[in-house]
Amino acid sequence: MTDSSNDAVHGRAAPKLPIQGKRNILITSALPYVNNVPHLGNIIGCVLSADVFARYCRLRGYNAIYICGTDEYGTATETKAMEEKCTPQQICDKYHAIHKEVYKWFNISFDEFGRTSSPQQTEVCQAIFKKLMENNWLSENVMQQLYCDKCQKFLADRLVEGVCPTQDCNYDSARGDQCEKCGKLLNPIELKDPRCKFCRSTPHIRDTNHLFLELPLLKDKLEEYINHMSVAGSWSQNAIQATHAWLKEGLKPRCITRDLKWGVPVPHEKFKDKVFYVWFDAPIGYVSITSCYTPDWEKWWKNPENVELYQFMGKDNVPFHTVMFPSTLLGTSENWTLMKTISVTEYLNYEAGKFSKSKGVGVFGNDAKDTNIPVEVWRYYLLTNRPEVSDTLFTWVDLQAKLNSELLNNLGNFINRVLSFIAKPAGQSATFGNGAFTLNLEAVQQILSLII
Ligand code: B3M
Ligand code: ZN
Repeated sequence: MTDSSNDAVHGRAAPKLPIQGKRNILITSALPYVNNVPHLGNIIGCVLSADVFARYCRLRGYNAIYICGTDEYGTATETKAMEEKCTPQQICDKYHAIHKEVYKWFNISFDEFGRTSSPQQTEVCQAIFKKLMENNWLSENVMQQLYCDKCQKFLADRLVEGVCPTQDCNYDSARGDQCEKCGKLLNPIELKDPRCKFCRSTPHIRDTNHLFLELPLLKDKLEEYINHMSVAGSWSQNAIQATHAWLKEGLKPRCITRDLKWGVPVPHEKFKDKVFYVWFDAPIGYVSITSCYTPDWEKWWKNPENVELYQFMGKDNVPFHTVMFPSTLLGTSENWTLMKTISVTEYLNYEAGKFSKSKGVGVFGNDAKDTNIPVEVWRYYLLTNRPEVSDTLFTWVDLQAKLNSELLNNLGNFINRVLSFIAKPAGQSATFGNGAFTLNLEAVQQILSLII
C-alpha cells in the first residue's frame, strides 16, 4: 500500500492514485466559465461545497482527489475577447489567473486546478470523439444558421438581435436564443429584422453541416445507468427532477459541433473548420485536467470498480452531467468511471435580485477579499446559507447578524467559557511556563469526554 500524498518534501506532492481496498473518491466541481470574475453564488454553488466534501473525505482517511479548472472555449470567450479587444487566449489567461487567485483566497483545496484550453484537452476530447465515430453513435445533419457576410462568420444564437416574433411582444432587441422581455425561447431564424450584434448588418440564412450525438440510440444504456445510479448514489431530488424533465421531453440527437474558431478542432475531413460545442468538451475537461495531474489518469477515470465519482454543480448544469456526459462516455464502449453522486445547489440570490456576472450585480470573489472580513467568516456564512433545497438570499445585514450572533456570541462564548473553565486552578492541576498558565486537569477531562 502506498500513500504518497505526503512524501514529496520538495515542491509538489506526488499525485495520488487509487489504492486497492480503500475508498477512492474522485471529486469535481463544475468548471467555471473563464469570461468573468466568480461571484459568491458560483463559489458556494460549486467550488466551496466540493471543498468541504474533499476535506471531510481526507479527514476520514479516504483516498480523495479534488479536480477543477476553468472552462475556456466557446462563444462566451470569443464575445468577451471582442469586447475587451484582445484574443480569446489573452482573455483566458487573464481570467484563469483571476479565478485561481480568488479560490486560493477562499482556501479551496484543489489537488489540481487546470484549464480546458490545454493540449491534453484536445487529445482526450478527440480520442473520445473517434470512439463515438467508430461505434456509429454520430450522425450528420444540415442546419440553418444565420451568417454575417460582413464579419464572415456564422453567428451564435446570442449574437443575433432582432424583433421578437411573438405577436403581442414585438420587443425590438430580442436575443436570438430568448426574448428578454416576454421570456420566449427562440430560434434565431425566427427573429424579424435580424441584426448581427457585432456590426449591425443583416445576416442571412445559410446551410451548415453538423455532427450530432444520437442520444435516441443510446437511450437504453443511459436509462439503465440513471435508474441504477440515482439510487446507488442517492441523487438529490432536484437532480432527479431535472434529469427526468429532459428524458420526458424525449431524447433528441444533440449537435456537438459549432462554426467557431475557439475550441477543440473536429478531427474529421468534412468538419475540419469547426470545433466541438463547448458543452461537449467541457465535462471532458475533468478528465484532461486529471491527466495534467497524473499521467496515470486512467486509474481514476477508467476504474469504475474502485473509484467513486462525486460531482458538485449548480442546478442549471444537471442535464449535462446526468444525460449528456454519461451518454458520451457510454458511447465509447470503454470502461469509464461514471458519476455516482451528484450534489446540486439552487441559486443564491443577492439582496432583492439575482447575482449577475454580465450586469455586475452582486458580491464577487475579489470584493469579498477587499472587505477585510476574514475568509473563515465568508466560508461559514456561505456554507450555512447554502441553497441546498431552495434558493437562498445573501444580504449584508444577514451576514453581519450571523457573524455577531452565531460566530461571536455562540461559538466565541463557548470557546471563551471552555478556556476559562479549564484554566481555573482546582484539584489536580498542571502548570505550564513558569506557572503563568495552570490547567485544571479534571475539567479538561470532563470537557474532552463531552466532545469525544
Ligand atoms: N462552464 C457552466 C457554468 O460555469 C459551465 C460548467 C461546465 S462543467 C463541465 O456554470
Ligand atoms: Zn456582423
